[in-house]
Amino acid sequence: MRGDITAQDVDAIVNAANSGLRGGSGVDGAIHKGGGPQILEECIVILNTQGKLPPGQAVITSGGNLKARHVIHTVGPIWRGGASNEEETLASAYRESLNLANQYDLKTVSFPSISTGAYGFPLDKAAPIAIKTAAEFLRGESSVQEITFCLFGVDAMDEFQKAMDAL
Ligand code: AR6
Repeated sequence: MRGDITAQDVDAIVNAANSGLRGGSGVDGAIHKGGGPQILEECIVILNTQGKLPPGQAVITSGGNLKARHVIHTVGPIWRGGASNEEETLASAYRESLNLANQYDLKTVSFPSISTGAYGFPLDKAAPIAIKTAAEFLRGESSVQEITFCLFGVDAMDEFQKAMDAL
């Protein structure tokens, strides 16, 4: 679907965060702005206990003032031309977010298009990875019943639709 992920009424929305977990621009900024200071406070506790979040990993906080009950924070890869394991790291960001949703017994999860804004991952390469990783996850046993991609732009909608059709 096309929309603003901060308005999603789901068990968890996923944040395209950075390793520092202190907020930023893009969807990260929108989530912290909409969710209020509680999310940042929880991120800082996580940071103080386990250090910076490596790309491809995920952590979870409450949703603060958002409709979503939780925010899963993951870090996608910065696009460096494609030879630095970017594709596997992007798949891992989706997979680890879904693994965490399963650990928390969550049923509905909504994702933005991770890494395709400030981190520069080309949409036509990122969309098939997102769709394929989600589909593979849904084929296995887990609490997750519905995965939504909540996309901001027309370009993202086109590429995700193409990836769905190809699947
Ligand atoms: N709802 C849904 N999608 C959105 C929203 C929104 N409210 N806002 C932006 N997008 P980006 P990245 C889309 O840059 O590439 C941050 O500063 C946007 O159009 O948010 O993973 C972090 O702190 C794009 O398609 O994330 C990191 O430093 C997609 O979300 C860095 O940017 C991702 O764009 C992460 O970069």
